Amino acid sequence: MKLYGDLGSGSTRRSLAVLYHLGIDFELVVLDLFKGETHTPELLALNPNGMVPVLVDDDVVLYEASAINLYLVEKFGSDLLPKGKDRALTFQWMFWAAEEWREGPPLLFIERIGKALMDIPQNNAIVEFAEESIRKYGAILDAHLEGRRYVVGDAITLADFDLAATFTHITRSRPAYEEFPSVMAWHQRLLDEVPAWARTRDIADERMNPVMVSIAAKNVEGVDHHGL
Ligand SMILES: N[C@@H](CCC(=O)N[C@@H](CS)C(=O)NCC(=O)O)C(=O)O
Repeated sequence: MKLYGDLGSGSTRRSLAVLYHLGIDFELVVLDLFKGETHTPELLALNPNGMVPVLVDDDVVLYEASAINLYLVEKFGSDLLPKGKDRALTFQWMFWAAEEWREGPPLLFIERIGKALMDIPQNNAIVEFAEESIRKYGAILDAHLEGRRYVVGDAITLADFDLAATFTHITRSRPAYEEFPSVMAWHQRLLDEVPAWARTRDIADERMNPVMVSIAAKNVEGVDHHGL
């Protein structure tokens, strides 16, 4: 089994964390999306979107991190996908993560990191839209997490990984999650209690550090370097 991914990618992290958490034996194929390595003919043949992660398991070729994770828990068995009502709630939060929660954070990443790297000034209207989205959905997740240990029930599920992925660049793209104490406490719990989550955070930071150094070395007019 092979996982193609960029180690700084929050979506790659969602599947990498599940592979580590379940102790699955796999080969990691590391790509650099900033160098266009997700758009090579080989990658496009696996995923025409030119995106990672991609899982290849014999004749099974899968993209979309949530689909990969569902495949993994079905193949290897795991309570990351609980039964009954909690299963439905896990799906609910996974879809909510995709449709609502992850609306803003990728935009912030492109504006604050991607564009800085490409010497393009950020678009303040997009930043404002992304921040509004993050606050809107942050308030909803915060209210849900108040008094709860994890998103569904008392143990982690695939929904926690899907939602927590947006924390991958918290120090770099700076979403305003500190305004939401229950969200912050839940994410800290994940880091403290789920070794695969802390491990993949460290891996992403290590991959992104040189990228941030090269951005900080630039002095592009109109690009906000605060916090780099
Ligand atoms: N919906 C996809 C999103 C995957 C995605 O956005 N991957 C990004 C990195 S986080 C990527 O590969 N970008 C490369 C590109 O767009 O060229 C999933 O959940 O797996």
